[in-house]
Amino acid sequence: MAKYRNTLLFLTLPSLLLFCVSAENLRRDYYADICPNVENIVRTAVTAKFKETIVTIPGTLRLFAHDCFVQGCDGSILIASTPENTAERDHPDNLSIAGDGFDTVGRAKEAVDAVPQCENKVSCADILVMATRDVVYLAGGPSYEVELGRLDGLSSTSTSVNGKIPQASSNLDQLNAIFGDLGLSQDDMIALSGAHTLGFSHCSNFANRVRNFSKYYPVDPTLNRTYAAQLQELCPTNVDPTLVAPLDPITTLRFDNQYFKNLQMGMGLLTSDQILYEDTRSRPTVNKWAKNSHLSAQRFVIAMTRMGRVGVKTKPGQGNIRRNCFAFN
Ligand code: HEM
Ligand SMILES: *[C@@H]1O[C@H](CO)[C@@H](O)[C@H](O)[C@H]1NC(C)=O
Ligand SMILES: *[C@@H]1O[C@H](CO)[C@@H](O)[C@H](O)[C@H]1NC(C)=O
Ligand SMILES: CC(=O)N[C@H]1CO[C@H](CO)[C@@H](O)[C@@H]1O
Repeated sequence: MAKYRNTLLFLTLPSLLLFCVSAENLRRDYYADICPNVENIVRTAVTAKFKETIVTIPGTLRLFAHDCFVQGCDGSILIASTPENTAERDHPDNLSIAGDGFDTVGRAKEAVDAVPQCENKVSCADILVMATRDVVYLAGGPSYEVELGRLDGLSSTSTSVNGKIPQASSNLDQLNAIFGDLGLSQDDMIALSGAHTLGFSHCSNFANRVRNFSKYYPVDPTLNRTYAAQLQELCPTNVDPTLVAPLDPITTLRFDNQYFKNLQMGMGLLTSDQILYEDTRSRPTVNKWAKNSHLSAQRFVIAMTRMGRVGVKTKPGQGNIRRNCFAFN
């Protein structure tokens, strides 16, 4: 128990720092006067969507990350391409983001705008952040407060995506470089990778690990053999673009720390997952969070909050409130 209390104490310091040092003009009560009920409105819309399809959960969470990776958390991932402009979401690295994530934001926006006081007062970027918080909770994850006050960005181009999205084949240095560019630490990156406790990956993202890995090791030697055999069955020889495997085969749609436990057993699906255990620079963190789900969840919230501040636009001229989340005003 004493040990547990120390843990809490230890967590308080970084959390305090985090919330005091917040420099981006984001605030938890940003909409208190503008649209006081916004969080309930969004939660209700997200919950309704979730009841239709569970893909709402991983789809929305991944959409949030992909928004923040490119040009900051400004809703730029939501913009649909036009004949004149190929938008972010149509870059090959949009990686088949589930359409249900987009739909979740669209529906929440509709619900918000149906309230006269709130109409065109809440940004799509903020709606995505709130919806993401709600799906994490719906998946059994932590409940947490979000910072708000982002404006929606004024540009979204496919070319801006180049090099910004971490790849399934990434090693630790490559992952750290991408997250470092966003001002995020290795521990932030590991905590955020814990999002892979939810959802699925297409076979093409890991097929190289389960078949013909190399001349000497037909299967990636860091992969658990039993698991590799299951993956070979799930993803037969010819990589079929419609087939997927769960990122966390034990508790696929539950937010927990099973992801970190899986890594200890050689059951990280992507190279970028398993490397967090294989590389001795990140292994101690994986072990710590595999042992303590309370700690890993707390650290996830800190990292999500930090990621939610990346490149945000808060000054007039930097952005606006989109009338339609999928098109510029
Ligand atoms: C650390 C670097 C990361 C890499 C290399 C990575 C890579 C990937 C890949 C390759 C997929 C499978 C895509 C597909 O085949 O459809 C995926 C899925 C997913 N990623 Fe990541 N990702 C990373 C970080 C993140 C972060 C920061 C989040 C959110 C905080 C996230 C949330 C998700 C979710 C929820 C899915 C499942 C999507 C679904 O089932 O629809 N990932 N990721
Ligand atoms: C893997 O290697 C085997 C023989 O070593 C070959 O028959 C098969 O076509 C290869 N599969 C792929 C997907 O390259
Ligand atoms: C491989 O995975 C199984 C569970 O599927 C686990 O019992 C076993 O310990 C794992 N092997 C290694 C080497 O971690
Ligand atoms: C969901 C989505 O927008 N997918 C697109 C990803 O990008 C490719 C082109 O690179 C499009 O064909 C997909 O429709």
